[in-house]
Amino acid sequence: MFEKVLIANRGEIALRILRACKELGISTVAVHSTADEAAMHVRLADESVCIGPPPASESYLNIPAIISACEITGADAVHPGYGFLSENARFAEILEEHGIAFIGPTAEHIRLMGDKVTAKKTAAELGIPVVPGSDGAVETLAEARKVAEDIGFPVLVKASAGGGGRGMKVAHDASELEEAFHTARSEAAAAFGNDEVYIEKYLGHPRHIEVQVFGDGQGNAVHLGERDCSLQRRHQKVWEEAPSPALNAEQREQIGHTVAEAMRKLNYRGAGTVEFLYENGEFYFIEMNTRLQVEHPVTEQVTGFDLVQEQIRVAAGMPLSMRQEDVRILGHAIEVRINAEDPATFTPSPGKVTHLHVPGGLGVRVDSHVYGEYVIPPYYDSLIGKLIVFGKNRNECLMRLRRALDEYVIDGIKTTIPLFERLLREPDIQNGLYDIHWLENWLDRD
Ligand code: MV4
Repeated sequence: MFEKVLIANRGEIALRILRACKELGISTVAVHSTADEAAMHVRLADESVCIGPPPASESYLNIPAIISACEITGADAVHPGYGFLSENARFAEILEEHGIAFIGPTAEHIRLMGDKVTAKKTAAELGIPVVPGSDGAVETLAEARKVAEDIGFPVLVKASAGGGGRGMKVAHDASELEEAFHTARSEAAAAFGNDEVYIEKYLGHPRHIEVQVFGDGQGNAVHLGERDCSLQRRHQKVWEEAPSPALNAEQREQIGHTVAEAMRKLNYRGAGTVEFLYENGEFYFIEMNTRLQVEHPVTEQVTGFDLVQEQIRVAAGMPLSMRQEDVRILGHAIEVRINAEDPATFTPSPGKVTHLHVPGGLGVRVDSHVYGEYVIPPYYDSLIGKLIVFGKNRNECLMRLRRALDEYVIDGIKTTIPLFERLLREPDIQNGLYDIHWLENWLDRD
């Protein structure tokens, strides 16, 4: 097992990783920018190293500074958290070249899934159902026309290097294809320096359902059920839950089994999330994330496994600690993202938290780095905490979420808490009847 882990991240996820390390008896190194000198992850770590000025490009994304911090402190592994360097294959390779373990998949698996065309091709070969569309990249408008005629309109032109919704254009009919094709290409070139695009059938009202998987790179892989992350605004998840209100146990077992089998064939190591669109009872693969996700706690609450400890163990060469038959989905969990944002306009609201009271009690978990009098810096994302509630069933969760939100006090800044109080009054939310467009449509209503 590792003796010392460096956490190449900040905020709530840095705390989450610190906690896992401490419970495994591993020493911790925090890294921070000059804007994060007073941050909780720096206070809670055994050691800390300043790696640069506030902009992430010069600190949390600064590979030479992070390698230096490993060498100065003698860390034998790095946990990247999510965002920043977590899906940077080059970073994983450089660490390996320095004899430092990357707590995540191999560089090859990161690279494979980072290119959406290769990821989709791989998924299809491994028996995962994919969205009907072009067989790989589409080079010319003529080729795009042929694919679209074959699968039928509407179609979506997507960037190979994309993800998170960037470089995507819908063509509702043949007359819109030329513009969609060229716009997607030039946007992809500008955003990613890679103009490769592919084409898919456009699904009009799917849910976003993602399957949590784990492999040990020693031929073992399991699934830990799914999360429903359909409630999003501008590709930012707002509310996530497990299990999905749309699935029954048989559907869960079937898609989970398919994905776990695929991960065994890949000999995947570490945590992974296989993302699907789900419409009319069918699953369609869209992407795979080769990292720990923000919303991992809902899976932890319904399975009882510590996903971060599991990541560390398999990165250290240990086999998976569970077999598929050890995984049971018990009860229900909902996570809401507490952002330092205006709940109506979503404009960032950094600044000093003048007063803080955090909810607690049975079935309530708060993952947050914020403390009383903490000043939220303006340089990073606006996530200041995650409220996770769990209970015997979804209804108990909803009651508990209402109660916990009512207890939460965060003064001095604006937060998304009032948004969740409003959402809980909506019958569609109460009944779990929402797709990927529900939230934006609801926000547009008033
Ligand atoms: C789609 C789609 C409809 N049909 N693909 C958006 C981000 C990227 N991860 C994939 N995305 C979508 N791909 C096909 N063939 C609709 C979306 C989409 C979406 C997906 C998940 C969650 C929220 C979304 C919001 C808008 C569009």
